[in-house]
Amino acid sequence: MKNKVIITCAVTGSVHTPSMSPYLPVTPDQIAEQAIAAAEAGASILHLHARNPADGRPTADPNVFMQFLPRIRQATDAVINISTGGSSLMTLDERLAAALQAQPEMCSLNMGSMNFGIFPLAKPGMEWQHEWEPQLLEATRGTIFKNTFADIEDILKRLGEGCGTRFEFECYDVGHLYSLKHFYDRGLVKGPLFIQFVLGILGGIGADPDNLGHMKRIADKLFGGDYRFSVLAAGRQQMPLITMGAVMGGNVRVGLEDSLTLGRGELAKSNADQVIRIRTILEALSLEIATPDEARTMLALKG
Ligand code: KMH
Ligand code: ZN
Repeated sequence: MKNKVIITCAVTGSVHTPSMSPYLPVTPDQIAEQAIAAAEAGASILHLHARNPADGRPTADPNVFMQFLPRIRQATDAVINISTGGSSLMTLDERLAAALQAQPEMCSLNMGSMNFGIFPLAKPGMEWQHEWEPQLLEATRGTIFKNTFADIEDILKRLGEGCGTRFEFECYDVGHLYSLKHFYDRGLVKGPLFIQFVLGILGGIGADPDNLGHMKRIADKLFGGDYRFSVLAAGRQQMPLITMGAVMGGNVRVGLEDSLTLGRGELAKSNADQVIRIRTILEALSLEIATPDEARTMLALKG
């Protein structure tokens, strides 16, 4: 099969808050509607978090996930990818509860523990709709976004071996690639790996072309041909760096989890807006977009 580009859309995440954009989906209806529209626009993987329907605060409650997952599954054939990272304020058991219940084809898996700075998103003079928003941002100054080696092994066993789920391995820095290699060498993860190069999170590697090239060089050295990569970049570096990733032979992740804009200063009005933007760029470069079933084949998912 010709090398096609998989578009993942990360629909809401747990980084941005409702005051930052009126277009951030927070209720189950909004998450379902935006996820379905993103799939219709060309996203073959939907990376999903949940939010408290009352106030938009990130939640790991499986009952909330179950208010939008069946709807998305019924309306699209996109690959469902549930976050196991949740937010740095959730315990590991909380973070895994929804995925263990839904047993999706794919889950994210953060390849290490790190500082994860979202507090710079609190701009001076910002007007907040909810008290919890600046509080959550501030709380990330003193918490660790945690996945110890034991946590990673636990996730691989409970979701990977237990449910047949495969992973989007989130690598926020070069060291995470070496951690992934450790699990690969032990036979706990199997190719073709799907590695997400995460660029531009405060606490991880910066979002610039050199760093992307370096992540790819190290991944080539460690995994040879037994992996596929995708690129996500936080904030306004999103479109330029994911485009570069696709030109380098990789896949792309968009979505309001990673950036609220379509570029400098222009809010994206939906997740589908970002899918359409990257799709237009890729097609103009004569790159073809993978369907969900093509993504399943490329990544050896259970289907
Ligand atoms: N927030 C992203 C940078 C997860 O949900 O497990 C990474 C992410 C992690 O999507
Ligand atoms: Zn996520």
